[in-house]
Formats: sequence, C-alpha cells, structure tokens
Amino acid sequence: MAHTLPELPWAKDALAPHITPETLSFHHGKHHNAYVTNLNTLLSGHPLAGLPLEALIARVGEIDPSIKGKVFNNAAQHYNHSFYWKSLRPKSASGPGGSFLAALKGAFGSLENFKDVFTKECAGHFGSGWGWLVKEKDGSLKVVSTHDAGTPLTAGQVPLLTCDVWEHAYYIDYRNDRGAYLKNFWELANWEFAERNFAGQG
Ligand code: MN3
Repeated sequence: MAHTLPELPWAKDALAPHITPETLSFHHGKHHNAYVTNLNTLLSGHPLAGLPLEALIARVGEIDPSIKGKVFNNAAQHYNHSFYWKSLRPKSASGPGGSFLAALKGAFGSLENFKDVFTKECAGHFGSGWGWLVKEKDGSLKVVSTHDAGTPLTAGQVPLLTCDVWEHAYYIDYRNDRGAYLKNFWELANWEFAERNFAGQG
C-alpha cells in the first residue's frame, strides 16, 4: 500500500493570519507531498513497502545502505509533518487540563514555564529541525529538538506536540523572524491532541 498525503485537519485558511494559506499550499502541498512521493518511489517493489509508517521507521535498519538514509529522511519527514498538522488547530481559548496539565506543572513548574522552555528550545535550534514535547518511557515529560528529519520515535519517546522549525514552515509569513512564528504557535497549539497522546489515545 502506497503512503498517502493526509488531508489537512482544518480548512486551509483556518490558521490565518498566523499561518497563511500560501504557506500551507507550499508546506503541505509541495514539501510534505514531495516526502510522500519520494518515499513511494524509493520503496517501489521493496518488501517493506507495505508497512505502516511507524513500523517502517522502526525497521529502516533492514534497508539497503544505498537507499536507507533517503528512506528514513522521507519517511520521518512524512511522519513529522503528519504529526505537525495535528499539533495545530484554529485559535481556541481552551488550554490543557486534567492529568496532562498536572504533568506539565510537575515537569516544568507551570504552563507558562513549559511554553517558555519549548519556545527557547525551538528558537535556539540551529538550522532545520523540530521542537517536541515528548513522554519518556518512565512517563516523565521532556522538551527536546531533533535535527533535519530526526524524530523522537527512534529514541523510544512518545511525541505529544511538535513545532516545525524548518525555514519553509515560516519564511513566507515571517521571513527570517522565527521568534514571531514561535510566539504565534501558542495561538494554534492543539492541546486536545497533546492530551490524547499523553493519555496514549493519540
Ligand atoms: Mn516542514
């Protein structure tokens, strides 16, 4: 079964003005689409071609070294972007709640401090990559960043929320101002999605 580009979970103008339809046309329609197309081309006729995405990423070590790196990069970018779209939602007044909020407070002191730690991780990430809130195997919460196509899955971490800090995520709307993009990320963060992932119901 070929991998497919997921539909965006909201209308293309739903995140404006923070993330515009033009950005989404390129980011989803061109960048993400290219990762999916490249992945299908690379795996054409391959025995692992039928695996679901997460299983493929877990077994990428079995793939011939001549294409392994490219398969990982395109598969992980497909995974990361699919996760990113779900990490965003049209502006909502509601924040995190329940046991998820309690866990955030336990790990970071307060919700505001969590947002500050996450923002700083994203702002300080050198070059292309991703900022993540993850749950470790012991259940603790942590903020991490990954380079290029890197994904927390390979570290055995459960991703809860992500922010794409590749320039293509913000350059049309913010030019070089990653800080302004990150500030507005909090207007769009999908706490319900993060909470479902925290509860293991992603
Ligand atoms: Mn991207």
